[in-house]
Amino acid sequence: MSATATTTTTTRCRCASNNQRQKQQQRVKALMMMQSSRGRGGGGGGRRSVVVTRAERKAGSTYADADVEFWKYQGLGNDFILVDNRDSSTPKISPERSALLCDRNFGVGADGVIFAMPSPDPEKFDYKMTIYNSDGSEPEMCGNGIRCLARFVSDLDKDQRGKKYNVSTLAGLIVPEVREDGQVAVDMGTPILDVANVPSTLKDCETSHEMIVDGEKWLANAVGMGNPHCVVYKKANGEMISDVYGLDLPKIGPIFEKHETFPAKTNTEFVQVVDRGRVKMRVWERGAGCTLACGTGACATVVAGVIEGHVDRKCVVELPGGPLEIEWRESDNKIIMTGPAEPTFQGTTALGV
Ligand code: ZDP
Repeated sequence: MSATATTTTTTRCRCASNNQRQKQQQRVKALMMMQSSRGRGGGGGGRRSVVVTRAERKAGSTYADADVEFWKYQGLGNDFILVDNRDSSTPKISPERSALLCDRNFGVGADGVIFAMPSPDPEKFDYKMTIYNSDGSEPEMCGNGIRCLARFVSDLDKDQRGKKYNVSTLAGLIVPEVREDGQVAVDMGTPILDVANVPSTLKDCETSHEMIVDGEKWLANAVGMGNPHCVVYKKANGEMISDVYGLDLPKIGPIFEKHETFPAKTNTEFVQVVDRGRVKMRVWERGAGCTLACGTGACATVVAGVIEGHVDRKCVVELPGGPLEIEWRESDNKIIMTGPAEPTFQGTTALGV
């Protein structure tokens, strides 16, 4: 292990760069304009005016006259708006309105919106999970989110602790279990190490490959967890990252996210090795920016760390929001992620938000 690599200024997590903030504000303002053009509040038989986007109007959606009850949950500070959608196979909130709801000033504030959907095939699945990132995009999977979903349905139905849920996701079957101690242990399935299916155009997933970002050469591993991940432990000159909190994430994060070698864009994890059983990690998420934790990212971090020989198969990933226990089992190649998921508050969307 050669000299260590640090770059520019220290930045606090979740600090969003100005232009990202401005873009978000423009998006929110557009939606608010749409709202005010429809007039606010009740009158006319108690039907509330809501933001109905062009897409919804075109699709003739059923969103129009629903104000929606929601719960707020978080897993290590990665926070989500949870909606009980088990009575309909259509998410009750559109991607656009989800982006508005996720805004921390103009909405409720969250990293995403998660819907507990009815099972597409009761033989195989108990429920389906649909998620929208805070920018309204729909990812294939989310680790902290599926722990929150399991805890959510367990709380709603007052289920026994120790119950496992077979959940259908765009990444396939995922099996969370709400344990006696309240922690949620998740069978995340097996990592995708066929580079085309990550998807990435890096040479392969067998080792790290050079990526030039903001004029610097980094070594990155492509790992799929249903959603794409780019995991960075060191610079191309072999310097290991020695201080993840020294990295300017709002500056380099968006460049990694949209890098040409990841055609579906990517989540990017920056990792500092503490020892073979513990790493520190900060993440710049696709469609959500700087978050306090990323569960699929923590899984990808350990997979890349094992491939590169930096860590053991059982490893604690310390995130800004707290630690996640990750085990990449040799016996069946599956990844088990264990961590918390807690409710914070409940509410109802109002006045068309
Ligand atoms: O793949 C993506 O677009 C992610 N932003 C999805 C959310 C991932 C999450 N943070 C996680 O914990 O895996 C919820």
